[in-house]
Amino acid sequence: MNSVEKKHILLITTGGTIASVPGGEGLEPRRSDVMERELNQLRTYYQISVQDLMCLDSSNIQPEEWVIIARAIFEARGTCDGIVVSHGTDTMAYTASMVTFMLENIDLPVVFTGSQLPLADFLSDGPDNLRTAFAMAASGAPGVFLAFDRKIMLGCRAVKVRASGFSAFESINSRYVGLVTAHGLELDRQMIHMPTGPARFRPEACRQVFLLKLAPGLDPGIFDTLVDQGYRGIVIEAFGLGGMHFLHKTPGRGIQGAIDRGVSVVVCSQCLYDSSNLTVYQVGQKLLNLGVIQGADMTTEAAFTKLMWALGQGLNPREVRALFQKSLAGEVTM
Ligand code: ASN
Repeated sequence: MNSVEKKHILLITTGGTIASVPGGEGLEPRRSDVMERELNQLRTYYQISVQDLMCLDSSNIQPEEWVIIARAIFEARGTCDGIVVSHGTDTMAYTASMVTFMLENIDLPVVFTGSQLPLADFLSDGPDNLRTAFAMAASGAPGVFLAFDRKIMLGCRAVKVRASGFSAFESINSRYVGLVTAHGLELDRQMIHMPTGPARFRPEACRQVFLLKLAPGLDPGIFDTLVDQGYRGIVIEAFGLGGMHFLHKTPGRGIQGAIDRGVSVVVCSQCLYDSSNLTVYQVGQKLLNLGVIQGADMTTEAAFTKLMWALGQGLNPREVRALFQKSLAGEVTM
């Protein structure tokens, strides 16, 4: 490959294990200089620019940082062929989901990646993950993706499923976008969502969204407390297909009160795989009758960020419900 043909890839670094080194209190993220050895190897194949955006363990990446990351990506469009974002693994699925919604009709590949062992470690999974991410960023396929362990998935379908194993991410209820095989990077073109209009940066997101994991015996009073505190959206991880107890203390009462006060309530499943479906059981139908929105087969990360984003766009509860009946970027199966 001569230099004229090299694709220009921008690496935006945000920290995470991939760029960490041991410090006095455990692993600490550093800037891209700790990635230099690997980047030099990649320069054989790609023209690489680096933007050190932040230097954080991803536990510290919050809505403020999502906007900074999405803006950096949006502003870099037109200056490169693709973008790789290095990011800690712990909250990468949240960031990748939210960035998907904030960057409507993104028209180049944006690929999140990270590692479980620092790049500085001789046995790190980082080199492999970076190479997969760069190959995807050079593919021309538009969208927000996550590359890990030789797999590419939609950012809005990714979930971290292992705390330390190298196969840390899975694509939930959605086929992989691509795999690295003996034939190279093989893409499933049907999984690419082509832009339907001009790219737009829509960063407004509502912070008053609460994620609640249902446990047997949950007290309905929690919903009044949340509404009193100003929450405008609640995502509930319910049981199985979407059930909730209606015997003894019934959370349904609290949910009804929240909905009556204008709160949008989305119900997903605690199960990672398959779709929730509130129509099957009586305990689900009762929830539906209260006016909750079905999360269907969305990941919790996608449902939570989509609700924040929908409310941030100023949508009323009826419009939020309508938005959840649409797939914006492949986050839900219709
Ligand atoms: N704590 C790290 C982070 O999320 C974990 C990792 O990147 N593997 O920043």
